[in-house]
Amino acid sequence: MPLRFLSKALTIIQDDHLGKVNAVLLKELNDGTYIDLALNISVITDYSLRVQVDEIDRQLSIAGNITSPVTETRYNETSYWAFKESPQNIAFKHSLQSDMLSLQYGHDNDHQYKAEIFLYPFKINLFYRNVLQLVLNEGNLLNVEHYRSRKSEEKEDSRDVLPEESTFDAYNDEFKDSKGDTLPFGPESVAADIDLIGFSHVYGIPEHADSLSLKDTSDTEPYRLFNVDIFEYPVQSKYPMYGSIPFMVGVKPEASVGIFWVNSADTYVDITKTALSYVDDKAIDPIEGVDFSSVSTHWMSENGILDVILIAKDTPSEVSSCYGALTGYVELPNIFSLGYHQSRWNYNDEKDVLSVANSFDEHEIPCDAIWLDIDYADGKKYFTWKPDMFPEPERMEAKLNETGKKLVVIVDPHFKTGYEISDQLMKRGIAIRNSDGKDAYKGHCWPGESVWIDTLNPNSQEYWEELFSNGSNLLGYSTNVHLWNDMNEPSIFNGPETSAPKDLLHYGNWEHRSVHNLFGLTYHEATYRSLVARNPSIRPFVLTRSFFAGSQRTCAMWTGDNIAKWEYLRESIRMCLTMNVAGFPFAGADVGGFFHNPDSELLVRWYQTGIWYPFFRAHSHIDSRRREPYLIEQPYQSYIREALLLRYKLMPLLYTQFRKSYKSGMPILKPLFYDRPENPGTYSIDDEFFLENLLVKPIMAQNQTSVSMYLPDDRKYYNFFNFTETLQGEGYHDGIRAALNEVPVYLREGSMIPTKERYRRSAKLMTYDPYTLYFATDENGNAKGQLYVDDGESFGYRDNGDYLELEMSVERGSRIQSKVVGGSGNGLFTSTLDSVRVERIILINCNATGNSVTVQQGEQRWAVDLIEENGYNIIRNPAVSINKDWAITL
Ligand code: MIG
Repeated sequence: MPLRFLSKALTIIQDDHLGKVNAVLLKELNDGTYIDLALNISVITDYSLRVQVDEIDRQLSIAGNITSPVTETRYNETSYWAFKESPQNIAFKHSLQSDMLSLQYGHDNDHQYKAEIFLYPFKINLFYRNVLQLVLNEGNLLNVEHYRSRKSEEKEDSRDVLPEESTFDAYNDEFKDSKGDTLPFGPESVAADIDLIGFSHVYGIPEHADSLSLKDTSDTEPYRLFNVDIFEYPVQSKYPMYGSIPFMVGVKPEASVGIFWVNSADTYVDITKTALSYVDDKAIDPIEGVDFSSVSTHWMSENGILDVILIAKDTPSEVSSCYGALTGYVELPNIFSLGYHQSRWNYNDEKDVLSVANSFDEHEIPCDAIWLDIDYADGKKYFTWKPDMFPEPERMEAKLNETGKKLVVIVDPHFKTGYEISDQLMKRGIAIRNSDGKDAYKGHCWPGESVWIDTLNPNSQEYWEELFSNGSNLLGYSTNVHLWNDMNEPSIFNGPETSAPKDLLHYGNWEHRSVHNLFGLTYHEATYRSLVARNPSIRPFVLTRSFFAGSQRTCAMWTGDNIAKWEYLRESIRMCLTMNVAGFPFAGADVGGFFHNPDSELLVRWYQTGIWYPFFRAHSHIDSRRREPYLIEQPYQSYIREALLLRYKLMPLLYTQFRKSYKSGMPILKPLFYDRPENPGTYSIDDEFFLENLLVKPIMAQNQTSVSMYLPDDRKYYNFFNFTETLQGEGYHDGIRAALNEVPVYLREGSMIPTKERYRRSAKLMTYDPYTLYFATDENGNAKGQLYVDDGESFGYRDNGDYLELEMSVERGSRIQSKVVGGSGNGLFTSTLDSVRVERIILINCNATGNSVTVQQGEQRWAVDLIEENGYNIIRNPAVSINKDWAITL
C-alpha cells in the first residue's frame, strides 16, 4: 500500500492577505488509524512556493517517553540560520474544487504562477507561464517517519510500521561509527519526491567532487549532504564533503527551476532521469537534442521538519536571484581577499613569514596575504602564539602592512581541555554538551582532548567577541589580520565519521543530528561578527571549510584537502562552478594541490586556472615541499608570474562582478548555461566558463598544446592577448593554441572590460592606479560594460553611498562615453578620485581612423593620440578622471 495523504483531512484555514494555507494531512497506518501531519503552504519572496510538513504529536507532546532533556518537537530552525531574514508571505488568489485547491499568484496578479494542490492523493503541480514545471509527491514518497515509542518497537507493533518503515535496527544502529547513539526519537526521517518536468539537467547541491551537471543515481549511491572532514577525497564521486547547500537548479531552454530543501540534517538526494513522454495524460514533446525529458529527485533527511521551497523562473540567473533574496547574496569582499593568498601548513616563525613576503616583492610577484596554519599557536591552543617563534606578532603584522599585505590566521572550534578558553566554555555553558545535557562533550582533535564551542548559543557570541577584541590579552590582532575557520564540520578525530556524535546537545536542547550541516555556518558567522565588532570600519575576511545555505553572506570557502594531481585540478573548476550555481560564488581550491608535490607543468597550469577562482589561494600540506612561486625554476616561474599579473590586471573586472553578485546573486564564475540557457549545447560543459564577457578555457590536462573550445553563441570572440585571432560560430572550435605559457581567454564582441595594468605588491597599493579599458565593438560598432569602484575595505559603500557605478559604452563606432550611474561622487573616498585617470583605451574592431580624437570632460576638451596597431586602435592617455562623466568622439 503506497503511503498517501487523505483528502478529508485537508482543512483550509486561509486568508488572502496572509497568503497561507494551513491544513492537516493524514498518514494512514496499516490498521486504518492515522497520524496527523501539519501542512503549511505559502507563497514567499519572488513567488516561491514554500511547503512545510510537521508532525503534530511531536509539536504537542510525547512527554514521558523521552528521558533526555532533548527538545521534543522536530527541529524547525534551519531557516532561521539559512535565511537572511524571515520572508514575507505574498497574497494569492485561490479556488477550491472537490479534489483540488488551486492557488494563483504572480507579478501584477497576472496568474503567472499556478499551484494545483491535490487533496487525494496529496500532490502539488506547480505551473509557471501555463507550463507544468515541478510536481511534488507524484511518486507518493512524501513521508514523515512518525514517532513510535521504544516499547512498540520492541513488540514490533505492526500498526505502527509501514512497509517503507522497517523496524530493523530502528533504535540500535549497528554501524561501527554510530554505536552508542541514544536515538531518543528512534527513526524520524522526512522525505519527498520532486519531479522536474521537461528537464534533463540539474545542478547544485554541493559539496561533491563531481561533474557540474549532476548524474543519474539510479545505479549508484545518492548524493549525500553531510558535512564531514573527508581524507583524500576521491574525484567524480557522490561522497559527502565539508559543506552542504541543499539547493538544486534545473535548466531547460524555456524555463529554470530551483528546489531548496531547507533541512540541516544528514540528507540524501537521488536523481533519476527518464524519457517521460506523458505527464497527466498529456504528451510532452521531447526537447530536441536532449536525451531526457524529466528528472525525478528524491530528497531524504534524517530528521527535522519537511520544509521545501519551489522556485520557477525564466532563467537560471533569475532562480539564483530568488534563492539569494532568501538566503542572502555574497558579501562585497575586502579587496585584498581577491588578490593572491600564500598559505602553507606551516610557516614556522616570524622570520619565515616575513621572508616569504619579501621574496614576493623581490621577484615582483604580487601577493596580498600570508597565512598561518595551526602551528603558530602554542600547543594548538588558538588565541595563543608560540612564544619563541612569534615573540611579537604585532611587529610582524606591521611589517606586512608596509606593503599592504595581510596576515590570515587559523582559529578552529575545538579547544584543548585544561586551557583557559575551554574552561570558560564550560563555565559559561557555551560548549556542545553530551546527550544527557549536563557536561561538555569531550572529544579528540589537534590539541588532544578538546571541547567545542557551541555557536548556536547566542551567549557564545559575547565571549567570542571578547576573545577577538583589541583588549584581549590572548591575541592582539592588528587591523590587517583576518581569519580562517577550519575543522568546523565539526571534525572530531574519534567521533562517528570523524564528526560529532549525533545525539550531542546544542543550545535549545536540539540534537546535533538536527543541526549538523549548519554548525559550520554558525561558527564562521560568529567569527565574522566578532571581527566586525572589533573593527566596525573594516570588512572582515573569513575563510571557512564547512558551510551551509547562507554562508555566502559572511565568508569565502575552499574545497578542502585536494591532491596535486591533474584530475583534482580539473575537478576544482567543476566544484567552483557548482558553488556559483548554489549562490556561494566566493570559492576556490588549494592551488597546487594540498597533498603531494606537483611537478612544474602541473603547478603552472594550476596557477593559470587558479587565477580564475573567485578565491585564489595556494596552500599545501605540512609534508609537501615548499613551492612558493619565486622558488620555481625558469621558465615556469615566469609563466606563474604572468598568470598572477593577469589576475591583478583583471581586479577591477572581478571586483565589479562581485558587486553585481552582491546585488543580484548572479554567479561570478559563470557556467556557460547561465549565459545561454536557451542553448542546450552548453548544459554539460564544465571545463569552460565566463568571467563576465571573458570566455576562458583553462588547460587542465598534461602535455596539452592545443584545445578545442566551445562557443555558446554566434558572436565574435577576440583572443584577449592579441585581439587579432578570432573565433566565431556556435559550437566547438579546434586547434586553439595552448602552449605552457598560453591560456585560451577570449573577449566577446559588444563588451567593455576595465583593467589596471601596473605591477603592485598588493591590491591595496593599486587603489589609485589608472585604468585601461578594452572595448570590443560588435558589427554595429557598439560595446558596453560596467565598472564599480569603492575604497575596497570599509563599509562606506553601504553606509554612505561612497562608491561609483559607471556605465561605459561605444556607440556606432563613433562615440565612447562613461556615465556615473550610481553612488555618490563626493563621499570620503570617491571625492579623492579626481586623480584616478584612464591611461589607455583599446578599441577592438572599431577601425577608427585619423591620428587624434577629442576628449571631453565637464567643460574641458582636449585632443589625444589615436594609434593603429595590428588591426586595433589605442587611445593613448586620454587622462579623463573616472569619477565624472566623459566622452570621446572618434
Ligand atoms: O586535519 O590545519 O583542510 O587546509 O592545512 C588537517 C591543518 C587540518 C585541514 C585543512 C588544511 C589545513 C589542515 N587542516
